[in-house]
Amino acid sequence: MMNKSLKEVPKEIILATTNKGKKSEFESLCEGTGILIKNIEQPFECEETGDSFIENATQKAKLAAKITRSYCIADDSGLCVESMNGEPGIYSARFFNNGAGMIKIIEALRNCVNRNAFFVCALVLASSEGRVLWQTEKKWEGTISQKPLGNNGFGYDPIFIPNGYSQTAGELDENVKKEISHRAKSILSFKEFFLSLNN
Ligand code: ITT
Repeated sequence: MMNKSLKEVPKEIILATTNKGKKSEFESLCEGTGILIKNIEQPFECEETGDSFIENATQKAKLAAKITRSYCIADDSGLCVESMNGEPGIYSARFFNNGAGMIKIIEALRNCVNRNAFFVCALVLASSEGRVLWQTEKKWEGTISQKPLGNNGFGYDPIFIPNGYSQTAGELDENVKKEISHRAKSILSFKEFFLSLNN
């Protein structure tokens, strides 16, 4: 039998992020599902002291639930570069440094044969009492380009060439990213979970 608290997940869920790129991807990926994604209005700053994407997403979701007393979903994501031992990984936001981080990655890979990288997106849903109700983590695999290209998307999109494509995520039509990215896969999994509650 389904846990009572799960049955009570409301349609309106607060997204615990300060990242505008994430917010707009969430809004368009949840369109037409009946899930209303509302951005957190209160000033929101989470320390993110965990050593995994799931731990950091859990910290953000719980903190947002504590502040808002509502059901909250949080995203912790980043880019892992194989030849850099998985860095910047959970440190992707601070490593980005207004785009300087993209140049650092390209420089680090200058003589590397292995240009493989993947994005990770961990999502965690917390109840209004701050209990974790659901979580997932998905990947998007690709390679690092020779230089930043394109203005679509956000963050490291201009240096990430998804497997199966010849352009960077920054050059690709945004509708393509919406279908295949780490965030798209995680949100799809959330939508399946959400719809299963109402059936
Ligand atoms: P919140 O914690 O407020 O959600 P943030 O930007 O600090 O916002 P993260 O700690 O999860 O979020 O850091 C993720 C970073 O990884 C993000 O700032 C980007 O630089 C990068 N990133 C994540 N998803 C990405 C995507 O789809 N495309 C490009 N870069 C991405």
